[in-house]
Amino acid sequence: MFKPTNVVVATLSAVVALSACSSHQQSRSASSSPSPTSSTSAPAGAQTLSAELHTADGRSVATATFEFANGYATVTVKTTANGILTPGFHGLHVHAIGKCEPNSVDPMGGPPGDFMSAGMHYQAPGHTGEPPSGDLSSLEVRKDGAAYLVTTTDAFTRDDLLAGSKTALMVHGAEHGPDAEKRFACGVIGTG
Ligand SMILES: [Cu+2]
Repeated sequence: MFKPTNVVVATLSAVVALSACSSHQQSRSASSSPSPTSSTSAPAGAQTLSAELHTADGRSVATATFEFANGYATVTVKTTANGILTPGFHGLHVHAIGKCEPNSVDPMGGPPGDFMSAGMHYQAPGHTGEPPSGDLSSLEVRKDGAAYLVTTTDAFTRDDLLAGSKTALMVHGAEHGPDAEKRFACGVIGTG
């Protein structure tokens, strides 16, 4: 008694349920943020987070700011020194753990490597799909090694990035090159 139409209906209702669930969560987090937290402390720049990205051998590479307003983040990444990053496009992601340790190990295991203890790409609470919440536009580096990117995302909130073990911003090696998967520069995202 197999009816293909039933399968289609079931799949459709699952998709509807999923999207309803995620929009419900978004409206919940948006409405919960202004009430108790804003009254306790609201200094100038309280909605901004920042990160200073360094290579595994300690060279300063870039600064990043996350400005949160109107339900989304404006992310600005600017190199601090030319010639350190390879020209081309570099993967740019928020990773799940606020650690930037050279020659470290992912908490899930695996071989050691630079900044591995920052964990996987960040996923906001309740988000499991692809792309992960922490994925950002790639960082395009000029031939002189400089880069300047302004992008925007509503995939996470300021509180998300500071919760628990905090988060880190990572620049990977040049895309399509041998080091594309490598973690080249890292900065813990914080209020500093
Ligand atoms: Cu990454």
